[in-house]
Amino acid sequence: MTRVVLSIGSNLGDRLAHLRSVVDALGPRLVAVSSVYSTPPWGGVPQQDYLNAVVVAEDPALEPSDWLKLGQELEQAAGRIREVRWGARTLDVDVVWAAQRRRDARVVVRSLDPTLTLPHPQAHNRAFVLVPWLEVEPDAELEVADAPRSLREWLSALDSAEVREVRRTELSLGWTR
Ligand code: PH2
Ligand code: MG
Ligand code: MG
Repeated sequence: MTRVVLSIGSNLGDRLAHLRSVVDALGPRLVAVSSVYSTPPWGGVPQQDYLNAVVVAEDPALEPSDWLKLGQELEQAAGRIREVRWGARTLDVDVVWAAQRRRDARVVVRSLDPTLTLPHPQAHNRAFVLVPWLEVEPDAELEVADAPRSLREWLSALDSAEVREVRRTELSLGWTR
């Protein structure tokens, strides 16, 4: 079984509908869905603001690579074309963190595979990931280069202006527990 944290984002077309398409597709596999945040573009490519959210999902049948594939299928369904790195997109679904159940324990997946590096190598640098993730999992830890820190600690290492610019909206992804 795997449990994953997915970061979802859109800054082209009907941004909210693109995020909702992920929530609709994951259905009963969803464990938690964050609020929708309006976020300035991160990464230095000038482009429109994003809507971002984080979802937590579980599926006994899916391996981390299956989650990646599912995310890519949802990106395709939203009309995503592969473009500039860190450029505008209709839908981006990133696997940020994954854990596997081994007997009674939950083991965090670590992978240096360039097609799916886990935990996501940039998650700790991105307020648009950390802020919504913290909302749904306030006690989560994220380990980077053998340094496990709470999400709060990673956030406090970021530029506070960048953190403040990640703004919670009243938009809804239509998920109820
Ligand atoms: N995704 C990117 C590049 N920059 N900036 C924000 N605010 N949100 C994103 O989801 C995002 C980004 C490429 O995946
Ligand atoms: Mg991304
Ligand atoms: Mg991506």
